[in-house]
Amino acid sequence: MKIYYTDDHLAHHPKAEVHRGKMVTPHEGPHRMDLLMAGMKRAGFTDFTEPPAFDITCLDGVHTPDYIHFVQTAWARWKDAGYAGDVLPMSFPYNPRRAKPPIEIDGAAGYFCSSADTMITETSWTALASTAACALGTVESVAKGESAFALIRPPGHHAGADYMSGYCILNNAAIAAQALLNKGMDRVAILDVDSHHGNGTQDIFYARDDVLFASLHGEPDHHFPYFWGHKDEKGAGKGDGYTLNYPLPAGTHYPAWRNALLDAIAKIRNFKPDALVVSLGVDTFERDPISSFKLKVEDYPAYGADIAKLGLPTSFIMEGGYGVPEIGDNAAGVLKGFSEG
Ligand code: SP5
Ligand code: ZN
Repeated sequence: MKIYYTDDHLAHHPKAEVHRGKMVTPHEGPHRMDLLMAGMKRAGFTDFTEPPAFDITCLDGVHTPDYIHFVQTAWARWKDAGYAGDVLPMSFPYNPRRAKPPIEIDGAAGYFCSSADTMITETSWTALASTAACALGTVESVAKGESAFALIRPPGHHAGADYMSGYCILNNAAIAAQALLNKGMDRVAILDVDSHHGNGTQDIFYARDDVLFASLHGEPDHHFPYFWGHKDEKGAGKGDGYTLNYPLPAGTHYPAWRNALLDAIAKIRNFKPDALVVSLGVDTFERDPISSFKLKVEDYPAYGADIAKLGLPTSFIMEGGYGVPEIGDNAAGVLKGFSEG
């Protein structure tokens, strides 16, 4: 299995995160990649492939031009306003958004954002282009029938067509799914196993029937992103029935989590997709610092093997997973279980 990776992720390095009312070292930073990489190497994955060149047209149909322009210019505007830190939105549109964002950068930043855990730094775009490029690398492999992994950060599944959220700015899973359709596939399924609901991916494909989106996550009354991911969110218009949500209670252990996974897998099989994209978050781990599921190290290869039974060429896209060395073992474990399953 090809693993697409580049050091360019280092260019996204927010200095601080507001967490439970205090400034802390961001949970999502370059140190995560050290943990992921160490686990990959422990598992015997030692071969990493440089991604193809970033092609900005891969964002067509995924993110809006106004949002992309905002992301590319936000830091310069923030600096011009005389602000010292990273771009950190503080004011959010409670009313429906107007057609145009406010002119002042503080307002524009909130307009294109849904949570104050997501920052833009001077060089973030370099890292973001690299994550999209790695997603496109997996698409080249999957188009040839070979599964592949984008070993990337920052993650993507909370980012919608025109908003950043939950440490995510570009939605790499959506970019991969759209690129597979652009290559001529008729249907693509996205399975989101991150412990948080993939609200951005859901929103991007909510009214479409060519992408089936299924997410297992902490139920919204108690878990970020709080305002999405209920069972009754099923899609809209011709997309009705093509969004599947599996909200699960805090403290869920592997057997109950796997039951939901097997239901999602059965529905993905019925959809008869040409390929699968997996939003691979490993913050389902029992010692993840910001999540509440109770999966153990041995559960990751087990569910990788379950996913393999679909028999689909699969693009694995790295999402969340924080703070502990096991994030590397768990990401690698899913890939091993899938490859051997
Ligand atoms: C990709 C990903 O995993 N993003 C997660 C973003 C979480 N951002 C922090 C939100 C605040 C949640 N507070 C933790 C309370 C635990 N019950
Ligand atoms: Zn997550």
